Amino acid sequence: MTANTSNPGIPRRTQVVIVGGGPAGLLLGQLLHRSGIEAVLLERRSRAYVLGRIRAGVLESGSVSILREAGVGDRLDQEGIPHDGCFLSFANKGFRVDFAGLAGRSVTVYGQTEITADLYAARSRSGATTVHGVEDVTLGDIDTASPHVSFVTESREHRIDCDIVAGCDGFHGVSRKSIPLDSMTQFERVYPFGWLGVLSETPPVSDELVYANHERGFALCSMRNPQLSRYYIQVGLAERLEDWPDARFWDELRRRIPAAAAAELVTGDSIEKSIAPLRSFVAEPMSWGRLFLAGDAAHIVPPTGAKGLNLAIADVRYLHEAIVGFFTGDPTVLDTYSDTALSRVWNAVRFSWWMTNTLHRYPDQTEFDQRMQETELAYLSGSTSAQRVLAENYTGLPL
Ligand code: RFL
Ligand code: PHB
Repeated sequence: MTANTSNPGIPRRTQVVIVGGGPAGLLLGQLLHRSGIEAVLLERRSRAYVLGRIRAGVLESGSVSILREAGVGDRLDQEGIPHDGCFLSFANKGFRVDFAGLAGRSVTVYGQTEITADLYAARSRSGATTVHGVEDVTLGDIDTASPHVSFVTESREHRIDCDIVAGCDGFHGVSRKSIPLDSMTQFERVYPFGWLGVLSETPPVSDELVYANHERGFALCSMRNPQLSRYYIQVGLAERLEDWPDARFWDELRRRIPAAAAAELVTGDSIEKSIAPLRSFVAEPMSWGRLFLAGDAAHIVPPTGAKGLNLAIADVRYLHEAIVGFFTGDPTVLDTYSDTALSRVWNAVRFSWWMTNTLHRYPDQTEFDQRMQETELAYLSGSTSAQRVLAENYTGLPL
């Protein structure tokens, strides 16, 4: 690394600049560090802000293996809760899908917040450079072999030259927007509803997740640990948080979930409440010149299939291998990164879209659509083959 005399903490040159310090950027930084490749990570927000975001909760078994390989599996192994199945319900009647029996794999409940905390702790131990609070991030010459990234922090302008830029800055970041529109195809579906989520310090209604289709709309009972529950209900896009005091949320949730779960529901004050819109989005290809996108920067899935974080982890695993190839004399691996990642991405997009369509009420749902949904769920409840398809996709297709 060449030192920067105006700010000794920020180098003038490094091998990889990672834009974005969410799970994708942090995991890539950790894997690169373990491979002896220098990377500077630039994050728009403070570390406390990133760690305060409540997001994903379910890890595929392959994601757990990758986090272990990255050296951040200790707390995950101690505190993560293995789930061998989940419940689906329709009109308050539920059935269980046995992941372990049908797909031979399980998932692990361990919050994105905890993964991010583990990765930031590992990054601090590694001594790698992380710059928080960056503004005006601009990618330059990314279509050449000498890209660079400019940004402002603490009112000073900086420029870092590098070999590779990893765009891990989420859906609203600058990386994808730096690719000329005529060099990229974007696919998108915006759903006509969102999820209102509540985190509460109460025991979960069930040991396993409950996904509920109900005439009043979808509901999901999830958790972070035996004393911390995460619940979601489908809401219209015009809904505002201030119209959802806790009591109204609990009443609505209770009506939508199976009677047995409703009887176990322990309510309490919410410690976080937010509304998230639902979207499917893919940008193709996931690279341009020396810029490589990973995670939400390249694709978004509705949370119904619990795939977003898992896709980000899989992308990073492929990108890490490609970057190691590049620096060890095989520059061609980088060329296949986008195709390799996209084939997994499209499978998860399909599965998340299917889960969303099967479990939510659409504002314009016709009687015919309604019967199709009911028939799909009835078939699923009685068919081991159909349940195996769900189990295999939910627990994660092989990497
Ligand atoms: P992130 O987490 O958005 O991180 C991107 C980071 O980039 C920073 N940034 C910039 N930094 C520098 N310069 C710029 N110009 C920048 N612009 C942005 C941002 O501050 C941020 O820190 O993307 P990443 O790393 O790709 O990770 C993706 C995951 O966060 C996301 O896919 C999941 O949370 C999705 N998701 C779920 N995924 C699962 O696999 N399982 C789940 O159970 C699950 N549940 C969920 C979810 C997402 C949800 N919401 C809120 C959309 C549940 C919900 C409600
Ligand atoms: C969560 O616990 O936040 C969660 C779990 C499963 C999903 C989405 C979100 O499908």
